[in-house]
Amino acid sequence: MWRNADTICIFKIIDSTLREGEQFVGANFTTGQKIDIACALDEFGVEYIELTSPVVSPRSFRDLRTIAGLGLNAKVLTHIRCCKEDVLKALEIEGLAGIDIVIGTSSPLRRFSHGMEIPRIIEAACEVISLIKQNRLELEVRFSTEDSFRSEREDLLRVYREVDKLGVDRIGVADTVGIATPFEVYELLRELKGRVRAEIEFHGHNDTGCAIANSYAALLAGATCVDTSVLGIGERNGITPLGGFIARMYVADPERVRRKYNLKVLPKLDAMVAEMVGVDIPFNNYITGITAFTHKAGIHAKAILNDPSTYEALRPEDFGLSRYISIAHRLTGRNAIRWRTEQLGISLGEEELRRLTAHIKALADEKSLSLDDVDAIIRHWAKAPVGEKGEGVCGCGS
Ligand code: HCA
Ligand code: CU
Repeated sequence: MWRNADTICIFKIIDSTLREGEQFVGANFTTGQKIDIACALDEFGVEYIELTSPVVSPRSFRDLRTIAGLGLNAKVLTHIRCCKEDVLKALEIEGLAGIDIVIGTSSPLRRFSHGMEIPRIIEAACEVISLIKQNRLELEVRFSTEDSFRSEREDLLRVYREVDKLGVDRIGVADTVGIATPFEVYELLRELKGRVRAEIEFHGHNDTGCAIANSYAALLAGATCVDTSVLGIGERNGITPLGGFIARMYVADPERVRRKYNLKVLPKLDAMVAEMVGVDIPFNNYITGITAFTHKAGIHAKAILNDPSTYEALRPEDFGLSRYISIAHRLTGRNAIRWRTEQLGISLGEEELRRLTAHIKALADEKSLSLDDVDAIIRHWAKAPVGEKGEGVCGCGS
């Protein structure tokens, strides 16, 4: 039933760092920071940049106007509630490419958030979509059902059918509380795909670690747009991270992803946003985490030294990064030690290398070693007269 990854030919990134990301607890972007983020996302090549609603605050209104007026290649969107007041404010913004409308359709949100039943939601949707179409026909309109995966299927399809008839450009499916699995996303979107004319967008939260896989499943089912944010920042633990999504798509189709996006901008984006919101990039972050291209075990190091594609699905150089081979530990191997001796300009025979490696492994069993320690051992070993090489040689100052 799964479509081949080759069939994902069109996908667009709607980056929401400046909307969902602004809902991250540590985010309090200044105007200048928003401009920097928008420009870096544009340089990276995302297709859309979504910004916070203009009704949120006077600054939000001004910043939206500023960013929509920057003349970026990326299309600038704003994200609003399904009400007239928000639409009227958004319509005041020049340079805007589209408006993303959202309303909760699940029973918890209908009861405890806006209090509207499905027929009333449909009425409100018709009202706001018509208002946009009457005033600014050029604007793209997206209509999304918040908490889609806890909404009744029948309700969802009814709402989607009505907004589709009104000519929206995109229909948004949102896994607001991060509960969906890839299979569930695929199944719902597949059904939807057969019923609507509009493009389908997926927005997935990461509470249970499925956001990237769910976004990918959405594309396999026929969605064309995925919401991301830099480092995944957003409400709670956030949404599909831009870098992780890129890693997934790169593996599916490296050529297309390299062509489409300026991948070398990613480390700058992650570092910039991490600093702005006061967090470190996690060590295991996709692509930009400190260990993302670090190899350790002797078997891995040997193969990587022969051909990096053995243990790397992503090429660090495509992202302006480099790989690192960790050699100062008990799992190290002869090939890794040879590689290091050569880097130090030292040439040892195979038997010597074997003994030196065994010596380093035994020492690493006793205490933790740094690369400097291993370098000192190698240098000391190379200088020691033949008879004195062996277990007694430490060379690392202890
Ligand atoms: C929110 C909720 C939202 C909206 C997603 C969407 C969600 O407004 O904060 O517009 O598709 O996760 O449901 O982010
Ligand atoms: Cu969200």
